[in-house]
Amino acid sequence: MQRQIGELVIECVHGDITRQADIDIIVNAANKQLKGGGGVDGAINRAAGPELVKASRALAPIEAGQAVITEAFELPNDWVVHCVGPVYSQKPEVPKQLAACYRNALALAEDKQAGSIAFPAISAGIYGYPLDEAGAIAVQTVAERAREAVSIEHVRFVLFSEDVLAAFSEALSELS
Ligand code: AR6
Repeated sequence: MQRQIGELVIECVHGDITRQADIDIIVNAANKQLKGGGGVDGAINRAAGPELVKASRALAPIEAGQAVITEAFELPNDWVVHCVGPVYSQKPEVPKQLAACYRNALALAEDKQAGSIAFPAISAGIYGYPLDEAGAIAVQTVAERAREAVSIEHVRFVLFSEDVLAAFSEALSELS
């Protein structure tokens, strides 16, 4: 599933975010201590090698919604942005924190003059965000930011399972 919004291509693909060699920056769904973990965080740290967690821990702690950037070490990308998504709950700040992850990651990517960035489904695994809500927030936030984007021309959502791919693809197709 792919859409062009202004100058920006947004796509949803099924796959592994550690294998996106054509993308400048990949985004990690980390924890506040930036100390490594399971899910996509574990996969990214395994693929990047032990230097990544040393570099990210040096920038910890961060709060839900915030993002920091490090080198990508053994990954085939230039940089890794580490975001902490919110743990899902009904608290009103939770959707704002999830949107802030995407906005802050894009701002860091723009600072690096990157052309492309890949996101996983932040908070949609261990942190329990419902897939349809996580997909809608992700896609809408990226599309809003696209209207201001300068260097970024390509945003890829890399979704690890069919149900997450379906939810994000539907959100992308519904974008007006
Ligand atoms: N590529 C792309 N997506 C992946 C990959 C991969 N290689 N592996 C898993 N996913 P999660 P969260 C998907 O739990 O909910 C960690 O322990 C996964 O199927 O990784 O933000 C951190 O350290 C799901 O759709 O992140 C934190 O403690 C999505 O990535 C906590 O988990 C996000 O799931 C963060 O939880």
